Amino acid sequence: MADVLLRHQDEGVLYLTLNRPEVLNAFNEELLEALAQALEDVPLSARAVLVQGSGRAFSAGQDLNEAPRSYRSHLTHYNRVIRALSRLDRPVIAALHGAVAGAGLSLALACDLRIASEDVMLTTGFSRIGLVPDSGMSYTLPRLVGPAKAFELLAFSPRLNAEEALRLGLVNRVVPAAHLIAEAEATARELAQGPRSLGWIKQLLQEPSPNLESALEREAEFQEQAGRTEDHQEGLRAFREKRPPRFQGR
Ligand code: LHQ
Repeated sequence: MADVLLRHQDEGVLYLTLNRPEVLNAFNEELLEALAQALEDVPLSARAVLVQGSGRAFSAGQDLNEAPRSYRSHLTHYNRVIRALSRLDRPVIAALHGAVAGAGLSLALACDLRIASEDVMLTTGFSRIGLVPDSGMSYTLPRLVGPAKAFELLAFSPRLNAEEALRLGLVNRVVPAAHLIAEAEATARELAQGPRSLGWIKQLLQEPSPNLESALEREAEFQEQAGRTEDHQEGLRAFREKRPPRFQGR
């Protein structure tokens, strides 16, 4: 039987490919376990991660043919994946094509950057089967589109095309289907050559400060750390020498 999650690393980018194409990469326990482990054990040599789906879709969410007995305990598998994504101190890019539904959309929204192909179809999906959003979507979706639009997308579960997804800010960029992989890979490689501070930028944005005062405090704390990195020194040198910086992620 084929691996449900394919992994390979190249030029500092770890590629994770959801690989259950016969069910549009719907999640079962085996896939969730493999994904959680891969995200918890990203080697230091990988400075960016790219998540994609094999076949004709990114992911149709929970495998509805393998319905778990207890949703609460089943969600611990999803939550492990979402926590690992959020805790990872390196950027994660999602390359989206075809259907991106339910927990598949939750996974995409938990990534740091989303690049979509023109054939993408996004839908929250939960209310269509009488459920509530999970895997972080009640947190990520309103932050991206605002609470009123989030309610609409969760209550009616419309199918959004690439143009609508881009307009709402659910994806960063839309590219022709034939260019999706090349574009996502190029972006991941560029991020993989970025400075150590990308991890702190991610953290600052993912855990938003409750007020300006605490934002100022947290910025100062992270800037202190970023200021001590080799990458910062390299950035300063490159500026003085009028050349592009060569960051090492340290
Ligand atoms: C599938 C699935 C699928 C199994 C397509 N499962 N086979 C929920 C419960 C518990 C705890 C944790 O959290 C969650 C979170 C969730 O994710 S809830 C939302 C679950 N997902 C959905 O409700 C989406 C269900 N799928 C669809 O509505 C459609 O398949 C979409 C709109 C995604 C794509 O439509 P089409 O392009 O027309 O493809 P299709 O429907 O023909 O699907 C192709 C095959 O994939 C088909 O199998 P078959 O043997 O007939 O070729 C589907 O049965 C299978 N598949 N989604 N989630």
